[in-house]
Amino acid sequence: MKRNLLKSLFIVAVITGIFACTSTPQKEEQKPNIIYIMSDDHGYQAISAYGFGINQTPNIDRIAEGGAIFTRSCVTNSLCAPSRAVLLTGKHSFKNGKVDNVQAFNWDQPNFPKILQANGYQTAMIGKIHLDGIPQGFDFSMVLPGQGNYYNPDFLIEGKKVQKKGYVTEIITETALDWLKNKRDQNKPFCLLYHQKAPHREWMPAEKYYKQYTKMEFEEPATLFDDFEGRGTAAKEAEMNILKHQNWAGDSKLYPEVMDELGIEETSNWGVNAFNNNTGRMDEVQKAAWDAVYQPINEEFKKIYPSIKSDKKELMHWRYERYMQDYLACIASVDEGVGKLLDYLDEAGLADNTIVVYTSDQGFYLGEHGWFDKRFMYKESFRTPLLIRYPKEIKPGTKINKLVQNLDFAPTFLDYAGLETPTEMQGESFRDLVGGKTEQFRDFAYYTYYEYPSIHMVKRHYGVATDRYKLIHFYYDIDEWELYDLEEDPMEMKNVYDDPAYADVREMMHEKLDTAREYYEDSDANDQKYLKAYLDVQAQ
Ligand code: SGN
Ligand code: CA
Repeated sequence: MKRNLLKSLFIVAVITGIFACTSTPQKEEQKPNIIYIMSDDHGYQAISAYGFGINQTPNIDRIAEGGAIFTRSCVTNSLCAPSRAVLLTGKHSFKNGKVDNVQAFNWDQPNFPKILQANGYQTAMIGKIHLDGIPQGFDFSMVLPGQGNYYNPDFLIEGKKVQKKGYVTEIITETALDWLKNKRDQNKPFCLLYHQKAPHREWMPAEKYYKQYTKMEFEEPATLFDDFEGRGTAAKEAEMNILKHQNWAGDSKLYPEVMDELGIEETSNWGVNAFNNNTGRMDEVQKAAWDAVYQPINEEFKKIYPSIKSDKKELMHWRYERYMQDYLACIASVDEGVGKLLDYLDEAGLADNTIVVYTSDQGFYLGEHGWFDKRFMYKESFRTPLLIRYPKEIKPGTKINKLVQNLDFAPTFLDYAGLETPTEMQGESFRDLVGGKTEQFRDFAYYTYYEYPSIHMVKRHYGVATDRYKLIHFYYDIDEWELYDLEEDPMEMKNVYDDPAYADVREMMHEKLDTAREYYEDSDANDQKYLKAYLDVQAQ
């Protein structure tokens, strides 16, 4: 009886077209679209949704308001090119081979855009990727060569160099919008990697924002004058101090002739060249607009310099303000671009079925410990912003404090697309976590860093973090262990590795580290292999 009823219902369904096999399969499956937004060196401290109050990023915040914000998202290797390789491959640096900014990247290995593309997605990558070679896995790519430039930048379109007039952040946004509106196949789901160069050094903002931000003042972090008491050699020897290691011309935008007049020597041999290259790319109109704002800043500095030149604190105050003004002004353009993309999704009726991710290739120091740059497994560079919106699955206002990593993006996107993750990928999908279906997630994050000796002199290290503790081993020309208790010491000012009160924690964290290295198949042999590869490149 029951069976007959089902049978007749089935027949009715077929007749009325409920199982309409003739409609387009893609539409029926409604695979979600993906917009993955990544900026370069954007510390979470400089996103207003994180609550630091330094600046306002209303558009990036919209993603968190309509979806989720992650408070402990972190990277596996806090450097540009390695981070991007991890994003694409879902494998740790020592597995995908791109351990530092100098090794070659092997595009032939599987990556998630290739898998999406093979399964009916339209894929595009626009902006900075910082990986040599022709990108694989994209129907369309327009990327900056290497680091790229802020003004009138060159791009590689399908491998061919083309110079575009204008400001890099805006060009990348306009190109992304044009691809979304006019270039993609509207019948297919899409995956767009929209990658800004900003706010990477040397922080060259767009006119409307440098006009605004150079008038602003910013509160200094409590650790701006850190003396590194209580920590090891690595932090003491790093060359990331705003006063000592930023370039006066390239970074602080002091004109070379003003430096000559004041008798200021550049902190590195490329600082003046960087300034000349960056401003030298501008056309007359752009340069005149720049001078109208930066010349008066230089004039003002000429006046105050004689009275502050031997006062390191005063000099640091001045340089910190200069740094924040330009860095945050660059972010204002990034935020504006995010707003334009979100507006487009609303207008086109795509917001509901599109996953939007905002993140950075790593975090960044905004004066904490006196630093800029990244590289360390310490908090500000290990953590990275992560906000995600997908109205179909993620409740607005969701907050996630699990240790998701950039390693997890590839499996997560494949999961959303209903596809299998290849076994060689090492990350874990966080779809169910952010969708509120589970609270379970990996309870540790594993980290490796290799680029040393190099600019900023951050020593080679690896380590493991849990939600509360962090164990780090610095090796190669030192052999030092550090242990931090983030609950007691959120600013990581005290290494408690040798503190007897932490003996049990130390043992527990060593076990975690051994487990992590075994689980991901990392080893001292890997460390030595990549050290040799690095030194070989340096010797060439
Ligand atoms: C450049 C920067 C460094 C930065 C590296 C790597 N110096 O060398 O400060 O650490 O890039 O950055 S600069 O004066 O040339 O800007 S990364 O984001 O590409 O890894
Ligand atoms: Ca970067």
